[in-house]
Amino acid sequence: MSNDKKLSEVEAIKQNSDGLRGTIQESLQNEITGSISEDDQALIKFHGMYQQDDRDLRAERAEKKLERLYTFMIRLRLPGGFLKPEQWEAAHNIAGEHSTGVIKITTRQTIQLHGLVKSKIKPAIHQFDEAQLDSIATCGDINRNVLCSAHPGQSAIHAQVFAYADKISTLLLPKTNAYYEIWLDEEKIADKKDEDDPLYQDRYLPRKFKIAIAIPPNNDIDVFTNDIGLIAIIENDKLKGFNIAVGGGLGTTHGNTATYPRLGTVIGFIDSEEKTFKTVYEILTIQRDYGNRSDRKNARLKYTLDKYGIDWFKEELEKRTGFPLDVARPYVLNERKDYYGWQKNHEGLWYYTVFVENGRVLDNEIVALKTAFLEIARTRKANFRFTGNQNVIISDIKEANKIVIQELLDKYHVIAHTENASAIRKNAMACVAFNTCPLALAEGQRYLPQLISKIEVLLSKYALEQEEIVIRMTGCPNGCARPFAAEIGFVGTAYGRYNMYLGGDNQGLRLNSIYKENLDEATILKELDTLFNIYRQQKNEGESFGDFTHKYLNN
Ligand code: SRM
Ligand code: SF4
Repeated sequence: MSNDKKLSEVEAIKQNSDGLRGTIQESLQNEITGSISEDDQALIKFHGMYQQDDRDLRAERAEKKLERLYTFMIRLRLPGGFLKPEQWEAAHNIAGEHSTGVIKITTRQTIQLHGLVKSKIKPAIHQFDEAQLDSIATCGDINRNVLCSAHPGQSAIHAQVFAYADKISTLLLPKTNAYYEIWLDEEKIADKKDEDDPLYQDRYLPRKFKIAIAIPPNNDIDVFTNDIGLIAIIENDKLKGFNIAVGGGLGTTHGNTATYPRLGTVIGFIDSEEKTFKTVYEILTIQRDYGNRSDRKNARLKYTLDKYGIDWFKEELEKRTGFPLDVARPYVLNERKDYYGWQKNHEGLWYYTVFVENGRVLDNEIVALKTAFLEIARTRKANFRFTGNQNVIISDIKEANKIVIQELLDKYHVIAHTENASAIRKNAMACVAFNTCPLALAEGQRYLPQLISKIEVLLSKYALEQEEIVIRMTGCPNGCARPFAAEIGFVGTAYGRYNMYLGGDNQGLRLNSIYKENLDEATILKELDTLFNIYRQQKNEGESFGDFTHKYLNN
């Protein structure tokens, strides 16, 4: 099974953690430092938190011989990305009371709060718990937040498919009670047998694990970039089952050729709820038993799959589930975008998709997103849904209530903001990067908006403003805004420098490839100027930029 090379350090930390408890309690009580012990930093990830520090202040604090300004980021578990209005209000209040105040919608349909100092974590989790929200297993070597195509208006059976996200998330939760004991002061379980975890055992998975469910024709959640992608097969408005794709993942490391992005491979079809859960579960057990536990850079399911082969994998899966997979059914995924503005579903409910640039919910001089969302939540007349493109759908609004929501969206300039944003801006995503991400080599969400403004000028020079080109930027090659599945990907190499990737399609079905390395802004703009000019002159009718560059660069 797993190879017998020296295990990575994290393996011992997990195994010796007493069910993910470690010394987190002691670390929290230690008032001498704002940090927690290194082992506990690995363990709190499984509870949905990361220790970070303000990287803008590192040098200044080091000069003053001060400890780094340690804070924590907390990420909620929201399968399919859904919050009731009272839950949004709670998140808003918790953000204001304990964090930087900015609510960040992530590329995996959930929210993150940044900047919680150590003493604020427990109060925040208590308040989330009162709102029936938790952060269990949103990070760590375990199944993460399960995604599902976001827009209920896109299919009459959205609710039925959406329910799978919740059920799969619950099925794959760890059995340990540590979260409740540490953060919510529950009594320690006396009988450890209650915590036996047949799925995760004592070392959990070799690496993070991600699952997403797509409802064709929209691939808004980038189904093929997940360890498991489920593609809903719908015939005559009935859910027939799911095609299963395995082995997607985007994280790479500069200079390490053993790492690469990979899109999932469709291995078959399953037709019942029971079989779906069994299949998903057993894919995790295969990865648990065969994934690489020595080299964390090579530990995702994509590498296990490429090491052992698809045929072996299918055979092993069928052995474990006890039933064969059927032949994959036909499906069409031909878009990946959010449906901005008003949309109505088959039951007459209304949805307004708001453009939230890079998922940052805050008030600024142009738009008061945060205030608008709070006031909408207070009406209790709409739910909140998050998209895999970092946007918010104000959702499930009855006809009679639409006017109230419309007035609030107008009052705080949300509609104008959404309508006025250019096509290129609305299709762009950036990861967090500075100032909180410890792995960032370059800026992400703080820089992309400015770069887009300059790219908009180039597009209008060539009358290409209407082109829905997908640009994605990350501050490092881990791929958090899925840049390798973009038409234009920018991946940070050093401060102010990016590798440029071209030739991905705009449905998320083809990866891009590297075009130029280490570009600064001036060179990026020069390259794009040339490419847009050629595209304008040589593109075929309706040909997307990604398809054009793919063809152009491979000729
Ligand atoms: Fe990510 C690590 C932020 C989606 C691949 N990601 C991180 C950390 C936690 C840095 C760290 O390990 O200390 C970043 C925290 C930054 C911060 O300050 O908040 C971080 N990742 C994010 C988010 C918030 C980006 C965003 O702006 O929305 C996304 C949170 C998703 C969520 O709600 O769970 C986020 N990360 C992704 C995605 C996209 C996806 O899953 O659809 C990917 C690429 C897909 C994949 O997993 O292959 C991704 N993040 C990574 C990796 C590389 C994993 C790998 O296989 O090599 C790391 C680094 C690691 O795990 O060692 C990472
Ligand atoms: Fe941080 Fe890199 Fe992820 Fe951006 S892509 S959030 S820089 S880990």
